[in-house]
Amino acid sequence: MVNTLVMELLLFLIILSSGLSQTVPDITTNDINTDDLKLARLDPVAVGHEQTLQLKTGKTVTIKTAAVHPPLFEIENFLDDSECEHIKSIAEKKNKWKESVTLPKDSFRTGKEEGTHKLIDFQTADKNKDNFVDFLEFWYARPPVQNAMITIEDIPEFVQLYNYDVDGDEKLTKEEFDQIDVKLIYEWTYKKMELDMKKQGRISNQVWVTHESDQFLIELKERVASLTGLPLRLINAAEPMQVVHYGVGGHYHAHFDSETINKDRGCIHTRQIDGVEGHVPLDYKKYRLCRYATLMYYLADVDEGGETAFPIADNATTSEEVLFAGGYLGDLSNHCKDANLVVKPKKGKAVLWYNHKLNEDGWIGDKDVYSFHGGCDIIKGIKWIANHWLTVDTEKERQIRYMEFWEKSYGGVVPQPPVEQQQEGQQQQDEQQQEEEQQPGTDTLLHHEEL
Ligand SMILES: [Ca+2]
Ligand SMILES: [Ca+2]
Repeated sequence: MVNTLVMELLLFLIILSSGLSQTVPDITTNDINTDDLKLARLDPVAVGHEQTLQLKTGKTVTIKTAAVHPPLFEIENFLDDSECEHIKSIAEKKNKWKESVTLPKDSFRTGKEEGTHKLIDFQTADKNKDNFVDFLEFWYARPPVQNAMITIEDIPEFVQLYNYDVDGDEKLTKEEFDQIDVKLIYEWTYKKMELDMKKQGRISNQVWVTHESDQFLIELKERVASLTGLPLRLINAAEPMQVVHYGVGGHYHAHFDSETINKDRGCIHTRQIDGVEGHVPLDYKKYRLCRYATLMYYLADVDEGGETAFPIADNATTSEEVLFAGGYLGDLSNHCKDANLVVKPKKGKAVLWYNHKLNEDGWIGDKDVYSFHGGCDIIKGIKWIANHWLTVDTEKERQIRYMEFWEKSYGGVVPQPPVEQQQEGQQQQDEQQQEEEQQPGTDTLLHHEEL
């Protein structure tokens, strides 16, 4: 899943200057003073708490707290009907929909993916050192398969299919374990993905839309700045909007929109200040997603299903080992209703949550593990959403340099919509692997959502 994110990120990152003549509002091109730049954050107070806010843009909204961890808010009628339709029409006109998840290609099946991974050895797989590899230990020991949603609940089927558990005691001795052919894990997983769309990490279509390509989207940034309290200059320099639609059976298993701080990999959205252009293939080993907050808009009602689920929001247990063991909480096709928080789609409603904690110095901190979330299966109808990610570099100085760069490059000028781009297969794999390692809940889905 993660890899999907990465791919998407790549796509949107690409911003080229263009000749459009719309004006970006309220941009000051003076150098930004580090001390003046703060990251505001809405206070959730308590679940069910409501606060009414008169936005500077004139609209009055009611912000209802849906969770405290992560701080998560529902804002009904943040967009009106015509605004939802407008955003959908922009996406339709762009007509550059990209399918987020595709089944492994033949080259994957016969080629490098199988060669890349091996089953870890028995001693390592036997985590609790009882001389057996139980099904959960086997689930951890498996090599990850890109875009697959395989949970502990699937393991008995695999073991029985190939008769690896000879004595039927639901655990594997070293002798039983050593018979496992890693290629069969791939074959079985691919077959499951083909036969059952629920086993695919994500099934949706999306398109990237640059705010500066549309006067309403430019104005929307001011509304968002007023809602969040974040500086307009920061909102302006955030990534383009991603419009997504899902048909029946569409879903996006649980993942993170952002990533853990890792000094070896810089934030992808600020990469341009290093002279790395968006249209150059990106090295995901070098870059990560830095999305301080997610603002998601529902652009339509869904007849049935399509909820946004937060499996561990406000969970009392914080142990990642416990939360992600077996991966089933992230399987929203089968466990949507088990999520601690399920938000129902409603046209015009915005959902805001923070993917990162705030450091004592008031700057973006590490990833908030409670922000794990995804989209449940659409049962009936179509789901339309737009993701408005509010990106912030974990290094404040880089964020400021990027905002200055953005304003000098695009202030008063309008960047073109991002150029979509295909990643190289190997790069995707690497990214996916990284994401998988970071996100225990899903095989490959994680993150990236998009980049
Ligand atoms: Ca064991
Ligand atoms: Ca056995």
